[in-house]
Amino acid sequence: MKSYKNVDELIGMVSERDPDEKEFRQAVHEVMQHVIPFVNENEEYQVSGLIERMVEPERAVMFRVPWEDDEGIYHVNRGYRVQFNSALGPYKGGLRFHPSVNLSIVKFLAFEQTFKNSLTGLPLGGGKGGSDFNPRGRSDSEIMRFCQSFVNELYRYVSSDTDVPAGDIGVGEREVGYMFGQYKRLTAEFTGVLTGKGLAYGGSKVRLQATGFGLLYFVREMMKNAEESVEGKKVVISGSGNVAQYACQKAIDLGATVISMSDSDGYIVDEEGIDQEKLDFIKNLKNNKGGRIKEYKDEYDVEFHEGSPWGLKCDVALPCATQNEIDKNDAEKLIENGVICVAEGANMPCTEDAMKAFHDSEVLYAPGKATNAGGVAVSGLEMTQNAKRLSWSFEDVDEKLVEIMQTIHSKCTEHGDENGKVNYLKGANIAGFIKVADAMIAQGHV
Ligand code: NDP
Ligand code: 2IT
Repeated sequence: MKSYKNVDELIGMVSERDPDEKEFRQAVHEVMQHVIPFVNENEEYQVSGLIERMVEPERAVMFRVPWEDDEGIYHVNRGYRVQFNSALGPYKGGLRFHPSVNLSIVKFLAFEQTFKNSLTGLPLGGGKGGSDFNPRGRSDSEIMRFCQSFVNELYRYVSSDTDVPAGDIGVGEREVGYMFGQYKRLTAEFTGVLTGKGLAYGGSKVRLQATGFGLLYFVREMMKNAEESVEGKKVVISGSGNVAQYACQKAIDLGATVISMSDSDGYIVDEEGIDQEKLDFIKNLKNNKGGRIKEYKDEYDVEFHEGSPWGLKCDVALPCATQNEIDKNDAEKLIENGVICVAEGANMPCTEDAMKAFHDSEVLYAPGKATNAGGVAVSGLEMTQNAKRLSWSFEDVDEKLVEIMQTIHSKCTEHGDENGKVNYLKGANIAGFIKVADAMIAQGHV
């Protein structure tokens, strides 16, 4: 078999094959820096071609998405669905609509999703998709026509038993609804082909809240494990979309003070804390209405600054916007200001240099594949409810979410022990890898 002395040797192979895919390369490095040494120490995982198959998607489709705007002008965007790994179950992962979307970004997200889904303990493979379509400033009818055109092609590749998409940046309940409607029309079938649906037509309770709530359930475990507590802590959250909103809500519920939220224009600073009423103002501003976070300052007389919020003094930092939003410099500012915990709501928001800085300074840091897994976990529960044609109560699903986040936390502590401290990144990478690897080895060279 080919064995890799270290991760750089593997990255050399990945770079040669896809030299332009920098985000994908970064994600592979982040996971494999722990997996390669683990494989080298554990003979049962030294299986020919295993690592090579893990870093190559089973399938990736790219397609044209033509759509008409309200002025009668036609636009053409590019659609993607990367079906990365089906060892554990049907491909599962969200769709992102954002102008930055390209193959490298969709592949990094699908790769990370494979290990995240493994950590949930549910039977879910890994996939991701999306489009470089920019929803900003588009009318409701334009969004609907775009979603319908996207599904006119996507429907060939997805179904409730093969590949089940959901939301991500730029895709929420409204977009999932339009896509579900078009899929139903094309196939004449009412199935659980998408998750994150509205509650009236098969959506699961708590799916809307799941990623943000799950993030705080995980942070609560991290703090408990370090003999700390979320209560009374000063929290900075980036983003003001789905994940950020429900992270804020649960942080408030747990007695923390959230002093900042942001969007790509900048961030607000509310030292008194964003309370439930102020959060409702943000939700109302944002959800499908195109509002900007700076409008908060007109309502509440606080400061607004351009840029990102990482220079603010806080105890807990929750990046909930996008990839690579915390670099080394930002990490150093957070550390200087005494941050004790950094947990990722977004996917890969910290650069590898930033992660290293947190690790070296003994900041409690945990990666998205563990901390934001609550979203896809409740998606998995939505699939179960759809298959059984029933609907569980809010309390039941929330309780299951808490248990899943606690179990992921224990897996991280089990596999991430480093001289009595928890290296959450290592723990999540190894625990995620083991289940996928066991299933791939059992299924043979496919
Ligand atoms: P939303 O579209 O609801 O919100 C995204 C937020 O992030 C907005 O405030 C947006 O600001 C900001 N943002 C997006 N791109 C950038 C950028 N390039 N620079 C600065 N700010 C940016 O998305 P979600 O809340 O669903 O997703 C946020 C993150 O969480 C993503 O990384 C996603 O992959 C991850 N995630 C989402 C899950 C889910 O269930 N939705 C599950 C697990 C992870 P603006 O409006 O200015 O663009
Ligand atoms: O990154 C993610 O885990 C998501 N966007 C949610 C995926 C899902 O299938 O619910």
